[in-house]
Amino acid sequence: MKTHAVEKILRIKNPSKKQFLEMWKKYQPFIIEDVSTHWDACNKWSNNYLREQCGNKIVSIQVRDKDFFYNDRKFANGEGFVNRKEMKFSEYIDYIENEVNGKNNNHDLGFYLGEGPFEEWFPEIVGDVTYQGYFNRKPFVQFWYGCSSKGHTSTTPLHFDGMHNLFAQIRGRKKLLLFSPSDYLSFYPSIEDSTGYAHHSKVLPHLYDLELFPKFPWQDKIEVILQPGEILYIPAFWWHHVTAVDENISLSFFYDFKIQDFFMQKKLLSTVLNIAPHYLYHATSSKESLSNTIALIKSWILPTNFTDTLK
Ligand SMILES: O=C(O)CCC(=O)C(=O)O
Repeated sequence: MKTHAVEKILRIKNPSKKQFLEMWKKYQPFIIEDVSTHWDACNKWSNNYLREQCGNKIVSIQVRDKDFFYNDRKFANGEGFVNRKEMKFSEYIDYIENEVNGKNNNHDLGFYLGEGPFEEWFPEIVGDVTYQGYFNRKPFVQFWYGCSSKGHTSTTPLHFDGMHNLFAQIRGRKKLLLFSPSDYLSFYPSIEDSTGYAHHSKVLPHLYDLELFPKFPWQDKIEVILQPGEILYIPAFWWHHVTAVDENISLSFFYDFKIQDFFMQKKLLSTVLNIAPHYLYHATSSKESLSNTIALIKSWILPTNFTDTLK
């Protein structure tokens, strides 16, 4: 059976802060056009420029079995789990170029530079990006650089983040499958493997398997092909699965959410209440889980470096 892929995504062009917050209140993903297009990053970040600016940096790469994202039974059991490998950024760029040009013969393993702490690894190019002031909070920024080739497609499996995410596509394209966080358990979260809130799903949503995951909302996905120069707002707790369409670079700007956001984004509260009972049971099961939970709740309440002006 085929599930339909629908572009139900809202779009807005270069919004003022007020227009942004009006959209944000709806607790729906939307695309911002005509903002990051003007960042130097979108014009300057060729492979040669990145090599010159930061090629000698040591980066940590995700390493996965080639079929890791294509066998849903194995994936659900956590087989072929992720390892990491350190290498020079310039070596990783060589790997990507060889992959894209069909020159890598070993396809048993796929590499992906994901979740890179941008400011820490690449301070030389931070100035190529304009941080948006929609939230008046300091974001934590992650760098993602991958490709799609005959042998390997960079993939981030289905998960949610407990933060607001402005996801900026700098180069190339990415495909995102987004799911509204209706009923937590229908996403088959891996509660038992988690030391914090279980935010990873056992489902590979690009492979349809009604037998294995009968409760999963297969029909409800929003499918987006994100183009260079577009920013996608991913609300906190919305599930998302991300794959490379071609060689591409993205940046995630993660903003903590605060207690007062519950009053602005009304659906956020019902989402958290839906997750909370399952989570609390797990959160008190070990010392580590408990301290992660306390840190999370503190981050909702305590002020960040910037004054919150969501009024
Ligand atoms: O780009 C990716 O591969 C994943 C991005 C992501 O999951 C995120 O920003 O939360």
